Amino acid sequence: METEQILIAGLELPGVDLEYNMDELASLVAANNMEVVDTLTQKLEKPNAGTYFGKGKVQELAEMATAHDVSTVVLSAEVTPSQLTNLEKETGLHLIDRTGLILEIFANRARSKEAKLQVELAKSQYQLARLRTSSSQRLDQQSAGGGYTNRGTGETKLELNRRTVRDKITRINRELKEMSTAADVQRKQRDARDIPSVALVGYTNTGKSTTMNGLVRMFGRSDEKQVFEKDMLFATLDTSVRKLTFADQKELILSDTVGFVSDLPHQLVKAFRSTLAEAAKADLLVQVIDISDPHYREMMETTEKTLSEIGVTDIPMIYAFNKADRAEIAYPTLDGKEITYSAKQLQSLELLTSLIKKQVFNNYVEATFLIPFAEGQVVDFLNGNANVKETTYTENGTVITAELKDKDYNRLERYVQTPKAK
Ligand SMILES: Nc1nc2c(ncn2[C@@H]2O[C@H](COP(=O)(O)OP(=O)(O)OP(=O)(O)O)[C@@H](O)[C@H]2O)c(=O)[nH]1
Ligand SMILES: [Mg+2]
Repeated sequence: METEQILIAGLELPGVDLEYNMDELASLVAANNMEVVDTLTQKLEKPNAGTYFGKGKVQELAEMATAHDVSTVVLSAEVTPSQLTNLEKETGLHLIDRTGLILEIFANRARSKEAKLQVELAKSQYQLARLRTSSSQRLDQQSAGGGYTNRGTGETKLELNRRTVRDKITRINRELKEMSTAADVQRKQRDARDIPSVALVGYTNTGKSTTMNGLVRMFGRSDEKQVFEKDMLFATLDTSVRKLTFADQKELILSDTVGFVSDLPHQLVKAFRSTLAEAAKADLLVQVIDISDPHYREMMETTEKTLSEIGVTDIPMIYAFNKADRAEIAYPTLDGKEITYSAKQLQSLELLTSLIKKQVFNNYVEATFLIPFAEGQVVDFLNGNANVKETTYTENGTVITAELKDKDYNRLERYVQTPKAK
């Protein structure tokens, strides 16, 4: 794909960290295969209602574009549909706001049918909002011009457009619902087998997929596919789910999903709710944080805000401060529920695993059972489902010391020789 040269432009409004805002915009632009050739900013108390920037700046923007021979401008924030239209009219340029840009990136990245539908849904909702505003605008213009007779036809056409988009939204919603039902069934089957689930969440490009791949290499099935990891925003759009099996027979389900960004369009957050359902139903969240990024605190805030937007509020969380190798701090280190690590280091991944296991397998108990020889199936069950530490044979039967789920312990209580520890 060819890289398009573009300008970026933004307003420094009260409370806006413009430099960070523009830096992040440049990364988003790069993720959409565009290259920034120049930047225009303006400090204002509030955006100009009509054209977002002040009059003089709009002129400057048009001149800058001519000087660099570019025809597209990307704005650092979401603007109103009429501001976008007015800016395009006054500059003769193609304008994309932050929301439009993120929607484009997602549209280009979407691979699975579900991700494609979700992006299509978000785009349609964005489009519908735009149709609403342009309709009132067109009516105003027409009544000002006195063209009363045209008004009826204009309205009808718009109504038609809106209805088409609305129908599309309904259709996509129906399709997505069917897909999420299928995912629900899979989750229920796992729940029934009592395998705990752990979800990696966090800002985009923090190393979630790298962490997932590292853990899958160590504890996953050998034929399991690696997930896509790359130094770009929104490398991952789909949720991948993998099973990890440890030497002590314990198992868990690990999922990796779409990353967040500040001001993630609410249409997208809503559309990606089913993709994020894996996180919403997890027993434990691992928030992956890029500690080498000076803005990691803001990114954590964004992550937590986005999680609560999708209704994820009371799941226990581990804070995994990744890329410590780039931050020049000691690693791996553990401090309560916080770990500082590098997803590219084996020792780090081992420490992360021990922290995750401690959180997730807290319902395990250890006990010694005496199983009569006639009940070999109980021995088989323990060998297959528990972490057997010792087996001896006595005249009364097999004596097994094992670590197992408290639920299993309760079922086998009648065989217990020495009461449970812990
Ligand atoms: N130096 C260093 N780089 C890392 C580390 N972990 C991940 N990376 C790099 O960071 C980039 C992003 O990693 P990903 O795993 O794709 O990040 P992600 O969080 O899955 O990103 P999205 O899917 O886009 O949300 C890649 O280039 C990784 O190689 C680390 O511990 N140290
Ligand atoms: Mg990823």
